[in-house]
Amino acid sequence: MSVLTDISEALQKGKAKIVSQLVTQALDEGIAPGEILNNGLLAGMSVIGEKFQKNEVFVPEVLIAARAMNAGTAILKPKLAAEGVEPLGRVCIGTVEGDLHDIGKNLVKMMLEGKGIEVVDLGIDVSAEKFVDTAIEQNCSVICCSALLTTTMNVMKDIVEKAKEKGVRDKVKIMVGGAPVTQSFCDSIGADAYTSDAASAADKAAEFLAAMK
Ligand code: B1M
Repeated sequence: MSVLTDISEALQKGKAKIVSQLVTQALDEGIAPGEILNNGLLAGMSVIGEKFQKNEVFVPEVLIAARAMNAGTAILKPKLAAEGVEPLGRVCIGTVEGDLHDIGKNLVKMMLEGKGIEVVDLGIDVSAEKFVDTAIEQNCSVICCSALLTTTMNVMKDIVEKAKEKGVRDKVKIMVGGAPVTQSFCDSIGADAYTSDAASAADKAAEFLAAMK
């Protein structure tokens, strides 16, 4: 059995310490950080997601798996960031108001940092006003918002409206993502870009920042 399969299985069991040890072992074996992320950690989290949907596991199991995921990503983070080059610009990121899911948001953050982008992490449950005020005060050219609930994704529309209200809509790009978000939703609220995964979010943000330099 490969170390990546071991990582996936340890994550599904919520064994944070073992996940950390296995991620370190995988790096020592010369496996690329991106491969460990995709084929070890994310593979395990996706199994948990499917089981959660089928009511085969419940919130506590999901939480301990999420903790194990974060333990693994904490080790990978500097390795992914080390692959980045010069800072491209600054982005603020957060999960929208009412929404506490942060695993995807943290992955997007990691990928952004891996591209050499400075990231202001606002955390979870972030209001539209907080996103826009931070972009203005901390000179962020891109706002990245994440939502995992159909009930919270509409906050993204408020962010677009708040940016207009504060007169910065033409200075700040607004990117949206998260499982329930789609390209047509992005278009309908007037955001600038939708991406379906963390890696393409980082690519798109880098593209925006390069064009805005
Ligand atoms: Co929640 N949950 N959850 N949950 N949870 C979902 C999202 C759900 C689909 C499960 C289900 O019922 N099938 C469902 C939402 C249904 C809906 O609205 N359509 C749901 C529900 C209902 C709830 C609660 C309401 C449950 C309850 O209490 N009854 C509750 C809500 C709490 C709240 O937020 N107010 C809740 C709570 C929780 C936990 C706390 C237990 C835990 C979160 C822990 C944490 O995040 N720290 C949790 C989890 C883990 C999940 C599932 C199982 C996994 C989510 C996840 O982390 N996926 C999820 C089921 C599923 O997805 N199958 C579920 C892995 C992550 C890497 O993917 O975040 O999609 P994701 O990120 C992707 C892309 O979407 C993209 O990049 C990432 C991959 O590269 N991306 C972006 C994400 N953000 C982006 C931003 C961008 C660009 C791309 O910006 C530019």
